[in-house]
Amino acid sequence: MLILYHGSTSVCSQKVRVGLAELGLSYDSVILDLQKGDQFAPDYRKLNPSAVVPTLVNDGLVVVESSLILEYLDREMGSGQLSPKGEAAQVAADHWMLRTLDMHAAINTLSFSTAARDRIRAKKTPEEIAQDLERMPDPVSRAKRQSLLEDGLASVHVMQALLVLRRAFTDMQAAFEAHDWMMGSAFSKVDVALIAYVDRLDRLGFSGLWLNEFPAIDGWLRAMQTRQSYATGIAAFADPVASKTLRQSGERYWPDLEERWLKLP
Ligand SMILES: N[C@@H](CCC(=O)N[C@@H](CS)C(=O)NCC(=O)O)C(=O)O
Repeated sequence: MLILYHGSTSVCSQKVRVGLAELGLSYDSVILDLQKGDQFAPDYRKLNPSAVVPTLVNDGLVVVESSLILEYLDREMGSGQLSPKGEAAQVAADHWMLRTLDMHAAINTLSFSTAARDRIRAKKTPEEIAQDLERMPDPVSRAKRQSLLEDGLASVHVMQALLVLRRAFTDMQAAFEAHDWMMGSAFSKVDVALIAYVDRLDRLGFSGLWLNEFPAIDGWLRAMQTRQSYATGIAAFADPVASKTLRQSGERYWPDLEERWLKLP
């Protein structure tokens, strides 16, 4: 039996839930409240020492890293149905799966320098925020989070995130000018791996990042949003009140973010 440890609105959990739905796989769900700090519980850290979600357990076998979980599910349980055919396409897909690490870091940066920053600073005292930071096991991630919460969009991490996104969007636009899905005419794990990141930017009210320069991304996003796997893996877990707050908060930052985006080299 598959057990998925995940967060309701965590992007990497969304990715895996979309993949599970695309493959028609059922699973036992253990939802961690990341805002409360469930990810730091000692028993969970035995499964995932980095104290992050998602984690998949299959008959005692522990699989971490959302893109690797997708690969594992497709290979072991989906007979490779989400993997493109042909050597070149497989190499390109592998590269995209690796690039999702940078995409994740970029989306994390844009969330924690805007809407998540607002939410955390409104709810927690500076002492509580410091305690939360102290619990993060990786000192580099901790320093990044601190910089985002303190400096917002002025954090040094923001420019790097925007550069990663610009490179990714340039390549995605080229892909969608050539075919409907990332890897060709067939839907694949790369579409699954990317949807949660672009959808999060959309939910933050940041679609201006692609609408003018990379419009084909919007067509793909809207097509993804009509799939049943999106309804099951992403929309079903979104709380309407929190979604509204997320967008309102993100939109307040958009003019500043847009200015930085337009200044990119
Ligand atoms: N590269 C990892 C990233 C995992 C990750 O950072 N997960 C976030 C949620 S999307 C998390 O658990 N954050 C907990 C925290 O920030 O304390 C993956 O794709 O699985």
